[in-house]
Amino acid sequence: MKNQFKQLKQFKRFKQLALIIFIPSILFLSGCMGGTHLTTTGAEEKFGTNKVRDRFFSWKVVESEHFQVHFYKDGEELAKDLSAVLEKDYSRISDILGIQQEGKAPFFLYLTPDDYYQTNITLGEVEGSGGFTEFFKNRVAFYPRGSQKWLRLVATHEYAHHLSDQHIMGGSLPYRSFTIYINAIVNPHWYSEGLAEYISGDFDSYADMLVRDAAVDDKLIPFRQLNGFYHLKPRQILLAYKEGYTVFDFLVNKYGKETIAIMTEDIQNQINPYWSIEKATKGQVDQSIRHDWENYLKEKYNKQVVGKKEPWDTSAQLTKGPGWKIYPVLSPDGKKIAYLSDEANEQGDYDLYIMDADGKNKKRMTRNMHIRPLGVSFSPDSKYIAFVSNKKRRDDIYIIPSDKGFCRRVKMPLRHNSHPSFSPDSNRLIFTSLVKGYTDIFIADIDGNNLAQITKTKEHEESPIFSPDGSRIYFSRETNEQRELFAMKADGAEIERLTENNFDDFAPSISSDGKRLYYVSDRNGIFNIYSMNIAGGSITQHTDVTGGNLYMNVTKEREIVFSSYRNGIFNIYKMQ
Ligand SMILES: [Ca+2]
Ligand SMILES: [Ca+2]
Repeated sequence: MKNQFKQLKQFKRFKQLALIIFIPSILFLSGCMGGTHLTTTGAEEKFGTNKVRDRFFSWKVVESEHFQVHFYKDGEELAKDLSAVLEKDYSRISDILGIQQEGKAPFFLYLTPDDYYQTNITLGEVEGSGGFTEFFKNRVAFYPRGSQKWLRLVATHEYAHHLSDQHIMGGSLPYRSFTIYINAIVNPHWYSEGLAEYISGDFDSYADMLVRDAAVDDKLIPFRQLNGFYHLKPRQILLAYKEGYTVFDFLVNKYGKETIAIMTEDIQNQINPYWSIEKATKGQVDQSIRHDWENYLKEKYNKQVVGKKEPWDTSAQLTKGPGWKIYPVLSPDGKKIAYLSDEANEQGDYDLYIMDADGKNKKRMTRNMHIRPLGVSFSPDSKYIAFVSNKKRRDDIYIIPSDKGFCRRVKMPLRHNSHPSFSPDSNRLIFTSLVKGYTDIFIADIDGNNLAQITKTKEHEESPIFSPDGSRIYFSRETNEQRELFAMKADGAEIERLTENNFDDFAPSISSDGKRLYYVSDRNGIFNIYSMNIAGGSITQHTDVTGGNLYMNVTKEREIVFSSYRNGIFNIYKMQ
């Protein structure tokens, strides 16, 4: 009986080896990125323009016990931070996987997305990805976004690939290069990416929202379809990574944290992760994990959404149809709503749209502007809209008249700007910018002149807005990998902290009388809209949804527009 079982396994392995020779040829012919783990870390990003290389990088290195962090001009400070972050997480990651680092893991730290897209560490196209680990020299590359949370998550995700690749290379399968090749192509993505996501701990309320929405709608990407992510629609890829995370979450919760180290050890010498699951769970699960995992998620999330409401139950739905609709902003005169939508392509390549405040008379304002999902705002006189575009391969702020006319670039030396917002007199813009790997708040005239820096901290700041009288600025700042709301005087003095908790509080928007600050928070586990009395006092929760309410804007008191995620899509709603 035992022998028969062994023969069956050998036959299965033979079949698999035949497939190994066949599948990679097909994959390489169809032009996929063989030899590189590409990491999708933001589904809102656009994908695929051709690689341009016009930069030469002169690399230097920061060495620590287990890592070499390579950096170039202006990157030393961030390289040192990254090195510290990696060393701090090293023993935790090494323990979960049961693998020790051999030599020093090489990291290449780019300072901006446009530099990163020009990488020559891999020949493949990396645009749209947040980072990658290439197999042949096992090098890791990525770029910062200012956020310490992002830096740690992407670094540890890639490092998990690095460590498991190093381990696989030391295994008993014949021919080192062949082994690398096999594992690059054949190891299912739910395994390689799910494990890296699990190790980095990259599962915040946004990830939870994506998986919950799919689970309660019975629309999870089935386990069988998680073997490779290449066939998925761009919008499904981030969900696939997060579902991969939940496979390990399920295994660890049900069969103990040692399952991961057992699987990692086992997969070194064979290529079927189902056999490793069988071994790690002492035969309790094998292929049956497909159903067990799905049932685990459905049960968990159906329990969580009991009593929650749908956005259309309490608010008027203003948009329909394909594409994600995000960043709705009400014109201060209350007549129009501007927003971003990728309905023309459904791939995260956004255009600016404007509609009446009741959702009628939708008009597309831009074409081929490659608008980035990094904020939209109306000028207080309702005449102009500011947004961020990557048209010139840098994140520039543009201003467009809200009735008709051409958009104009705000010319500034800063290349990576986000979340522009107007001053009360409509003559200046306040925004954040990524400089040397860190974000700070800046202000400039609407023509880009008189540029001044308002904050100078290592912490990541976001979404600065003026109070209606222009005396104060509200913004969010990341501390301990979550965001808090802050206020300061218009010149940056007298910083005051408005929230203090372990949850994410962000996207501040102030009522037109300046008395209430509205914002998004995940303090009940789901992104919802809250507000606080500026003068002090109680906090009000305005929504309690199944999916998640993000991208919120308020002008007149109690008139809130927001974008809510449900049924796999963001739509715009208005609450009266
Ligand atoms: Ca800062
Ligand atoms: Ca917080």
